[in-house]
Amino acid sequence: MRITALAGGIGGSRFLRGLLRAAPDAEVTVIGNTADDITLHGLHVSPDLDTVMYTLGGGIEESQGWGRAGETFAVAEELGAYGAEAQWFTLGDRDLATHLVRTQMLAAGYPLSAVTEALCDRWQPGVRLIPMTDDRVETHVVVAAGDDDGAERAIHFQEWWVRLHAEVPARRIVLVGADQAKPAPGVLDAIATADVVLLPPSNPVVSIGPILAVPGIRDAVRATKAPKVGLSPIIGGSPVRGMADAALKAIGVPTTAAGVAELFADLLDGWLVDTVDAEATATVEAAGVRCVAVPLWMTGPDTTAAMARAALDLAEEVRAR
Ligand code: FO1
Repeated sequence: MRITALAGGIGGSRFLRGLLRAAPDAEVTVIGNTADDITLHGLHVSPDLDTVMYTLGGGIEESQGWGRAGETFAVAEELGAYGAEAQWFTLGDRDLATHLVRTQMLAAGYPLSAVTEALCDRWQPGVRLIPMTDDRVETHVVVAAGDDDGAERAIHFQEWWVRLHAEVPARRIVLVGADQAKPAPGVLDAIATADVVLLPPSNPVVSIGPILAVPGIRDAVRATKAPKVGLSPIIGGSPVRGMADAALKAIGVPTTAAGVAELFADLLDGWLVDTVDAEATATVEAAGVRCVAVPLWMTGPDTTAAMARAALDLAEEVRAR
């Protein structure tokens, strides 16, 4: 069975680990979000791609869901001593090796998709990981400029997310470069030839959203004959992880399981909500999307595998309709 998943960072990666447990014989292609990417100290960092690669490859720092296990920070400390840029974004010594290899290959002319393939050759994540695009797309967040004359300024998503903890209200979220971006090689084919397309419980605005914003991808997801099933990243009116509610507020979407389903209703056949949101199933079904309530807390490998199994079962149910 060929499964294609559109995934962001931490939530998506944890779900994918459960998916591989639930469907060990499936061929899984992950289309990864690259709009979180940031260049720091001259190095190209791809947080969501690295989180998928490290999580599925066994190198992730489990307690935080990003960066490497067993990390040391000698270089970060030295950079701090020099007062170098962006000390709010900590790059560990082991993690730096990934960014050095990626930057070196990009500088040699390899596209991000080829770089990602090369990095995954070491990590063997058990999925084919393709960036959504080889072109530069960056999520920027428009916030008040501080003085009260209504002026605004755009900051990189990572600055808003990591330095400001998404506490400064986002007036708008802008995907810089999205309109000119092209799907990376293999992306459209992975969607068109999939037996199942999954939207894991990633941040709908800054992880799934940017992938669908690359021209051609949303249409490909809508057009594929494969059933499309998503899992709500919102449980009981709050995000499972991260600060998805801050991002959802920025685009005027309620932080509810039904609210997120509405965002993707044009392309979804099925949507899983947590049992505490069972009352949302009627609303989601009214939008034409089959909706089932199952436990969605990823408390461990077994629960995550069970929810992945539920998503695949729902895919078969809607396929048969
Ligand atoms: N998140 C933080 O909250 N603080 C950090 O210092 C930080 C560094 C970092 C370095 C590499 C990387 O791949 C991810 C990192 N993240 C950090 C997480 C990052 O903001 C998230 O993984 C995604 O970009 C948001 O989903």
